[in-house]
Amino acid sequence: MKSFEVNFDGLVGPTHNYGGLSYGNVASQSNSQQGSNPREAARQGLAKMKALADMGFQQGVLAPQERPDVAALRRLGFSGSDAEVIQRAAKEAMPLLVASCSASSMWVANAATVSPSADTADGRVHFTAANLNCKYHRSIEHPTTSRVLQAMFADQQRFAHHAALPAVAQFGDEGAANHTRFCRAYGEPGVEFFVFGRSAFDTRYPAPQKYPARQTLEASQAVARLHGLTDDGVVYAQQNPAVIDQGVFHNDVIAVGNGEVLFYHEDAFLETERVLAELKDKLARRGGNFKAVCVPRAQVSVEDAVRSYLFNSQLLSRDDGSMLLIVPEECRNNERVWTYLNGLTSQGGTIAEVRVFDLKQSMQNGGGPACLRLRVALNETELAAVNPGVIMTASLYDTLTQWVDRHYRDRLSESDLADPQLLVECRTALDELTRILKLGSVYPFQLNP
Ligand code: SUG
Repeated sequence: MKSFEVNFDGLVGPTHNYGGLSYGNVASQSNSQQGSNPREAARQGLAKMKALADMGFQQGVLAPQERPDVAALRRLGFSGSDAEVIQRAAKEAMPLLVASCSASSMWVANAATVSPSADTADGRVHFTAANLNCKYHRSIEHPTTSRVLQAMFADQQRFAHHAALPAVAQFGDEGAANHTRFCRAYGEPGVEFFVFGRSAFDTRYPAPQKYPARQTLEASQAVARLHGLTDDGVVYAQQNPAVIDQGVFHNDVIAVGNGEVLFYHEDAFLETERVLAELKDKLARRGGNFKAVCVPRAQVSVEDAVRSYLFNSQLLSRDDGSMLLIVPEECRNNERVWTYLNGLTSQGGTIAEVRVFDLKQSMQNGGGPACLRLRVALNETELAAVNPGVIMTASLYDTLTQWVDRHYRDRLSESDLADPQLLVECRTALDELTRILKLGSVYPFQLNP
């Protein structure tokens, strides 16, 4: 049976703005308070989805969330009509309103961790929504994320959904951004690679000094247990705490893998040799030939990697066995990174081609090509069981582009977030979107009108 990696990209929501909400994420902090352009952001994301679908890759779309999250503001004590809740929050606690307006659900690499059916004990595809509990504005995503994922992958014979882990820092879970799967073919058993930033219960593991380590070992282990993975199909590695302190807030800012290939920075992990040997050994026992492509710090520094988002790229397998790397425009603008990439593709190695995309609106908040997509490996029958409304086609692209143009503003600044009309616009747009994507009722305003 045929099997595929399907990329589901997060559609940017109508409230995309630069709130400076993510301490430890250099781009989010340095672009704080700049004016944003939600329409352009959504169009840039859609252009990437369309281009990948046109190249023959399986592509889907994941819906954004209702923002401002009025229900979240009510839980924090703001009351009255929806408009009053927004206005009171704007007056008394602007940072909370900004957090409740974030369009951060676009970075769907953080939506969930996904294990394909070939790896799990019960032969279903397993999803665990990420609790994202390191940042308040992200911790409010998972209930809607779970409903959207269930509307997309509804068939309980084939898909299993787990609620987010307990919402405490000890189980901090950032989803697929810290999870990579290696395999010979997508439909065959693979090796799932979990990268954590710290241990919550075992003090022997070092921790970063400056910025938070968002993912704990205990969270990764819990996800592996929930998904029914076996020890011989799992490898754990600790992220180098020194790179977290340089702005590598997720592993997908310093490494990317697919198929049999890991593309990583020399400074990405602790105990790199042990980790690579374990990956090689476990993949070999599943018939695969693990290949590690190391980017030396002498050619690309961690700082250049963080600025350019070289590793927040999509490594895609083509039918001829070669690989394509989808990188953000910022890689071309960085001389050292661009020189490295030109050298890489001219060697005739596995990574044969690099394609550049303009994702500046998302990049300015620390979200590159890889952040914007959730990978789900599916076989033919599983793919056929996915809600067809969310699969990207030329006609869905046209419909969504027109929908964006009709509903999204082309400028948004902090003062606009206090405008209750923005909530009305967002709900009107999302109500229409659920019909376009055939999701049913997934948003709080649809469930508790
Ligand atoms: O969680 N930025 C996101 C970026 C997530 C990137 N995802 C991956 N690397 N997979 C975050 O830090 C910034 C929002 C703001 O400041 O307005 C933000 O949430």
